Amino acid sequence: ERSKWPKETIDLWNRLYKKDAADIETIQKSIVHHVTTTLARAAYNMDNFTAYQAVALSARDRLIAQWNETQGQLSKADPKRVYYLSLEFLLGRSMDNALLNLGLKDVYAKGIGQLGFRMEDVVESESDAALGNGNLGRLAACYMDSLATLEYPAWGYGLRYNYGIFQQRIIEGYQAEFPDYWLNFDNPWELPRLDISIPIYFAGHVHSFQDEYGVTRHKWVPGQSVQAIAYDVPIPGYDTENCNNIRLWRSKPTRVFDLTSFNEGNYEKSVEDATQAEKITSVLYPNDNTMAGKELRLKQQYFWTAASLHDIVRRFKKSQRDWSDFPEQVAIQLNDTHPTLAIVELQRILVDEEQLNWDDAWEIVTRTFAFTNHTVLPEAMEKWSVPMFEYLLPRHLQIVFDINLFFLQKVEKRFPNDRELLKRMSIIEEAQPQQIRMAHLAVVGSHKVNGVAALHSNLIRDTIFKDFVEYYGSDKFVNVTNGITSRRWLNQANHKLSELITETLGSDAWIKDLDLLKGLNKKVDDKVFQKKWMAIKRANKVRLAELIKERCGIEVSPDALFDVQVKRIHEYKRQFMNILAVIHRYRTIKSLTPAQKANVQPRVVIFGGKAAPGYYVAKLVIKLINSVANVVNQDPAVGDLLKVVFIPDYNVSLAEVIVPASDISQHISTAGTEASGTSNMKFVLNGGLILGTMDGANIEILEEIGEDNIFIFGCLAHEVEDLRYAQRYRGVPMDPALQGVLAAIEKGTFEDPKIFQPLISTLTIGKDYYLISADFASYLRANQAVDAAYKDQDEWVKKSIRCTANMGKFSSDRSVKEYADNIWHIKPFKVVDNQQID
Ligand code: KOT
Repeated sequence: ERSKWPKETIDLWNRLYKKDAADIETIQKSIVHHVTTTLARAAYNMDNFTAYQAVALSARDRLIAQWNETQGQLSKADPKRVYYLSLEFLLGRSMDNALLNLGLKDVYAKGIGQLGFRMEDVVESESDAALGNGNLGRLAACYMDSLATLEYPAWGYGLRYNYGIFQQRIIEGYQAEFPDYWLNFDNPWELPRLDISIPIYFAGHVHSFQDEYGVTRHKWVPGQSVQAIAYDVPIPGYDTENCNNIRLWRSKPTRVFDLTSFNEGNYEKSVEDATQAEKITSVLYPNDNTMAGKELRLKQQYFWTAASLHDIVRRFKKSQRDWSDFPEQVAIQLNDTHPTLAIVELQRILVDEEQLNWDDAWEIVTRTFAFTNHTVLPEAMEKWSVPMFEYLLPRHLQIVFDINLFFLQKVEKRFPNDRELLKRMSIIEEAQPQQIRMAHLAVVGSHKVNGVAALHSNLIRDTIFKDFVEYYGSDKFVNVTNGITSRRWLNQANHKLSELITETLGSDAWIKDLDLLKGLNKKVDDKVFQKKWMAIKRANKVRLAELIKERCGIEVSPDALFDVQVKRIHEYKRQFMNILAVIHRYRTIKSLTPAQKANVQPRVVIFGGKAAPGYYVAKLVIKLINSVANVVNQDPAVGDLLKVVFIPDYNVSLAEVIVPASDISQHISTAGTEASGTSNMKFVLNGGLILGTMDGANIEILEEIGEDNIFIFGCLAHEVEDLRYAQRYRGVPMDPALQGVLAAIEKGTFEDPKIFQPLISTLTIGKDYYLISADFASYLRANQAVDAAYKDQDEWVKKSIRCTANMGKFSSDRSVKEYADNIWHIKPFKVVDNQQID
């Protein structure tokens, strides 16, 4: 029972923590209080960064109040929850989003305005939380926003890396990596829970014994231990009292790390052990769509899944329910195979510690887990070497082998005498040394497996999981097309457009119901509306042009067509093809007469993205882009007709500036390689058109916005195999335009051609795995179609409006609802506003 407060106290509490009661004076008081005490600064000696910190701390106070209320009410009602396990959460900045979701953006803006600060400057002072590589981590962040907004009881679990994705600088055209020590200044968006400390074990051996009933049991006797400390990141929903949580684990040494040797008074060794323990959560692996196979990465995965499961099991046990109720109370979503060890760990807890029998335990496990696959690229498939796994997790290895044995026995029963089938489906790959196929383990241990766009889900059913579909039936394999949060990717990033939409639709309900954007379709021919629409696009382009001037020293005209490709640099994404076509464009322009030049559509080609530090070819692509930019941008014969820009250190905050400023964005992966893509959705939502292939979510975007509003080229996914074959064995010649381009590079038009030789040799006939040559002609044609369409501005603006108007499907609210209804079986839980008692 709550003790009853006097009315004055309740009023004060409400002003401090409730949005409806927030007033400017209370907000200012709280900011000044944090400047003076928490930050120990003189209030008259504030700069933008201090102002940011103080506003953040003040907003954080309110978040904590909401967080407590939500978690308290959830504990009491104890509904089924979902736990989203992701090694990456690419949150970006938090302040603007926190104020938006708390409904306090305007009051805070006024409050700090009166203190002499501009909200934009204060917002800009925050650095990104970049605990992710790309789309996979950003997707997790969008889903957390939607889960909270839709009032689903959900927690994320991840790692609190000391270093996020590296900072990229360009030195002499090459990528150089610098550590992202993002915790330099205190992080106001996390609540350290130093009291929540969970012991996590590694190595050692397995003790087997007979229990009192003569049943053989196993007990893991670990050799090492570390502690997992919880850090909570509150995730407020938009326009709701609900506030969810992402719990990030940090590793700390236990007093005794090496449990066997008791470090025999060896001080140096025990300090060294402590350092080893802290290393576990030190750094995010900077690989996207590739697998590094490092022991430390396996340690990270176990540390994180074991801590998370311990936490989940402890919460479940508080309710005193029967173990068979576990799947009724808990859904766990595996974001790719990275958390697959959670399946093994739960089986170990149930069998070894809770003494359940194997089959009952396994039933609980498989009803609890569901698995999202994000890629079909072979180099991204996680496999762990059995000897390494055995050293770190000896008991888990036994369990993996048992899971595999029982699974294969069932397969054998259904499909007798098919050795090849068993070999293909086995969780263990027979290699030297043996490998554990994490994707197979994830499929076997889950009740649902999903891909992230329609094409991708079909592909995985037909390729990597084909045998599993035949065994389990197709109901287990579903599609959930990715989505993005309209809060960050339209309302925050493109505030002017957002205001125009609200004014036009007569309400801001679209922010929570993105299908309402359809209402813009009837404005497509409205001249006044068109004008406002284009004025906003132009203002966004001016803002990006200023950023380009500041960061790259290149002047670009906002009247040119802005053509953008920003994403991780990877061969399958074909940034190489893009820059090759730019070279072609450059050569074409150089060959024109002045009269012909007058007809050329001016274009600014903008690149951004990081390459994995060990990915040599990808890094060479960056170098080539910069070398081409150097030559083209300084060629007086070209002028404003073509500019090439590589914006360094692409991240979430940069995306928020770049996305609203694009006319065309490129999503040009070889068909069948990009599982979904989500930046494609961000660009189109902001009225930018797509130049793309029939891949990933591009296909569904086309279906929604109509083929007249998107530029599609290239081969189809089902044609890829034949094209590769034809190239390899039938001597298909290289595309002639491409030959010309390569000759220009080899002639030394852009620096010493020797530098680029390894890149060019990826296009050798028979080796052009990503089919750049096969798609090149249609790519050039599509680019011409873009130029022609852009010249007709009257038609272009209509296309742009239709893009935004028909993107409702790609809200992450829709995706999350599909997961909740079809996979997790959870319902919204509305936090009631019971602080306003009187
Ligand atoms: C794989 C291994 C390590 C780190 C990241 C990956 C990864 C990332 N695999 N797939 N992705 C991307 O996931 C996005 C979100 O679903 C997709 O939109 C994108 O197409 C994938 O490439």
